[in-house]
Amino acid sequence: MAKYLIGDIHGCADEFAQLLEKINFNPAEDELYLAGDLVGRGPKPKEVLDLAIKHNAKAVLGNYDLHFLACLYGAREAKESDNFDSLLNLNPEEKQYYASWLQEQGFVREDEGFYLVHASLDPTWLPEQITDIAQQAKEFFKSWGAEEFKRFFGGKQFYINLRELGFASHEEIFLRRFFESLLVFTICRFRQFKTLEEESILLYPSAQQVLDTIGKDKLQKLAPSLLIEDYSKAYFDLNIGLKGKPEAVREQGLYPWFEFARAKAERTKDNVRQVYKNPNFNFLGFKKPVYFGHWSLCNGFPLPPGFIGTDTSCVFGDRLTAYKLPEFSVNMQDQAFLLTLAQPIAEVKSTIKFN
Ligand SMILES: [Mn+2]
Repeated sequence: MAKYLIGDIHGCADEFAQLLEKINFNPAEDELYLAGDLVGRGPKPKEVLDLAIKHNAKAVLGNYDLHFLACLYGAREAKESDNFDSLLNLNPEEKQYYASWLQEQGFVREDEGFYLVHASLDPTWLPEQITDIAQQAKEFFKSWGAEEFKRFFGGKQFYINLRELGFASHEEIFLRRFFESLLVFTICRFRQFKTLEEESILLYPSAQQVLDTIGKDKLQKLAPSLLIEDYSKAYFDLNIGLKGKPEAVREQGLYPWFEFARAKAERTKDNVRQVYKNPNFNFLGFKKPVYFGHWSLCNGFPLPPGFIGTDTSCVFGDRLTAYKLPEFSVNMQDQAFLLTLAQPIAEVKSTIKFN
């Protein structure tokens, strides 16, 4: 009995099959986890899903999986480079079969020894919040059909939906929280230090204007944001635009999401008061190693111990990678052991060629 994780497969079914062979995967005894973005760009998305289902895989959803579902439900137009045709040309029953399987997967997998998420987790959330928010998002998303996909994904990016959702009704607050969590789970790479006066993707059109319009008392009662606890204080926003290497851009207040210890130390140098006693800077860290995909440029970069980036750019011609997951709770102070968790157990060279 062993637990294995494979990083972003992106339609690379041949490499996926070879990697399963290489780790001697036995579905009767072993468990297979997938870090999301199963489909998109690569040549054989249908075969990837068939292999995942056949091996009883437990996946988390990535931004490409969401984009694919939106195309499947007719809410978005697929691009040629998405390579979704083999799935989108199926008959309606077959399409529903794959859609239902994907929608059952959810956004976070949690085990005694680890978390698995496609893009990121929020370092200000308590362990119970991670569990609750992930569970709520999964349950809500599972029930979505064409109508919901068209309403919320139709030709739009998540952050545009977020801007359009107000604070008026209970339903809108719920949706806003849902979209915020989707941004964290499937897209976020950087978090950005902001002051109240600056433009934000989380608040439309700016934090100060929302504060002026709605009023602090009401705003705090509504608790509209998962990510900002106190609107009167500086906070860490998400930056979903930057796709570069996982380096801090300190002068812009930008830090990779897993670099909260460094971010806190650096911001403290500027202004102790901005950091301490500020709920928006309440970085709790994680009690288990976090395995994630999505950010292939993390590959080769030394990450803080306990953060394991599993996307090794198979679809861009590099390789597909498997890790053995810890099966028991891990001592997060044991840095030497945490670093061993980041070592791949097997790799398969990509056969994808670019012109
Ligand atoms: Mn991704």
